[in-house]
Amino acid sequence: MAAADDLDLNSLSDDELVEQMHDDLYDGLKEEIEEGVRILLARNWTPYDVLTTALVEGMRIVGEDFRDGILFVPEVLMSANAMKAGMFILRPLLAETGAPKIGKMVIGTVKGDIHDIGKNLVCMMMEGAGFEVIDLGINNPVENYLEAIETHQPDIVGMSALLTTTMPYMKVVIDTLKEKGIRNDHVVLVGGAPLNETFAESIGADAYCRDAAVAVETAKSFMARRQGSGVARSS
Ligand code: B1M
Repeated sequence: MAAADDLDLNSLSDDELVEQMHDDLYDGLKEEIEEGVRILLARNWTPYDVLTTALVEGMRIVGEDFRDGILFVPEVLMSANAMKAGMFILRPLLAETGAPKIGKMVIGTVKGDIHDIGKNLVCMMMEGAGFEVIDLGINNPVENYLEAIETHQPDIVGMSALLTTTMPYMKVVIDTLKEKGIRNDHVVLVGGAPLNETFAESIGADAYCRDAAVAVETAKSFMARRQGSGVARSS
């Protein structure tokens, strides 16, 4: 794919620019991604559309070529850094709803797993939907969840895993919550590319969230139920 060295991104149509951004993400060109995001926003694209159409779709293409052995870890890391730079610009815009907080979520990527792009996206979308989000970051042992739960008393505990080798750790966290007698105090939502509903059910999670938008809808619907039953902690 071609680098965007002397290309004036501003001169491109929206469709050409989005395609160029997919190429730039593929090539890990952070500054070009930042510029592309700013241009689309200046053209009145919503932050959500920039995120999904330009960034997430671009990362999907990177993921396919990583899977097929065309791209390797160092290249994918550069793509991930470019993606994060674009997300950094969008984050405050997505969170800027001014809506009252409708719930609190503690979320982290589980132990052994350092993938965080999807989790960060979930954080952004949840903040944008009016949730207070406590992000534990990556590689979290169960102790981190327990400590955050005790400190923040969240309505929702979210876990992310992108590896088939790390997804079983979600069960370790849920089983520990059960042992401590606090499992039913929190809604447990799980997500990540290798998961599915059957897996979520088998480990005792409340729901599997296919993507960030589903995470928001699922969280909202659980909050509505909790508020209906009078157990919501935040408002
Ligand atoms: Co990784 N990696 N990686 N990687 N990596 C995958 C996951 C893989 C599928 C690639 C492949 O082979 N096709 C494969 C896993 C295979 C498997 O387990 N079966 C893989 C591998 C093997 C590895 C390494 C082992 C490679 C190696 O070292 N040999 C290594 C593992 C390191 C570790 O974690 N211990 C590794 C490393 C890396 C990088 C560091 C290079 C980089 C991560 C950078 C970062 O995150 N900061 C990376 C990346 C970028 C990927 C791919 C290409 C893209 C992941 C991504 O960001 N997707 C990925 C391929 C793929 O998934 N197709 C791959 C975009 C993101 C928006 O989507 O994360 O799915 P996603 O999140 C979605 C939903 O899943 C959902 O909502 C999100 C937004 O819509 N969701 C949640 C996610 N978490 C949620 C939590 C919720 C709710 C919804 O809570 C409520």
